[in-house]
Amino acid sequence: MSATILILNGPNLNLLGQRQPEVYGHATLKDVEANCATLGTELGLKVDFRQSNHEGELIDWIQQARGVASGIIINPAAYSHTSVGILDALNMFEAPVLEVHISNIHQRESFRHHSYVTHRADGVIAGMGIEGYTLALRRMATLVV
Ligand code: CA2
Repeated sequence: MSATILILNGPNLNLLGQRQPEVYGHATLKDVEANCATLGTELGLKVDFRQSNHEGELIDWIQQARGVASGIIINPAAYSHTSVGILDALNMFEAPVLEVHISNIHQRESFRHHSYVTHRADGVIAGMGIEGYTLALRRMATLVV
């Protein structure tokens, strides 16, 4: 049975492709999901791709992934910079966690330079555009086998 990788997206990422193309590009989250699904098939991984605008829902999904998912890739979006709750939930998840940011958060406003999730993440990708998701999925494939 193939390993399941949970890919989580935080608030406002449902609007990807509709605003600020100079920062985030023109692709939509549906495009990102399709790219991840295609690569997942190639890598023999089952991809479970989700987005929520609600911190508690993201936390519920992380909790439910315990013992079920073989890894989590997360773009926590704005919650990266605010959420100890998401960090705590990830700290209770036993398998690899990779953090993705489409933009280079270190080149932007100082409040984006710190991410709580980075304290738990086994790896972080920032500033690679939406390619960051497939890079993270390739890395995850090397971690879960
Ligand atoms: O660069 C990233 O991926 C971020 O996680 C995106 C977040 C931002 O708060 C983080 O600092 C960095 C913002 C997500 C909002 O996404 C939109 C993109 C385009 C149009 C509308 C929303």
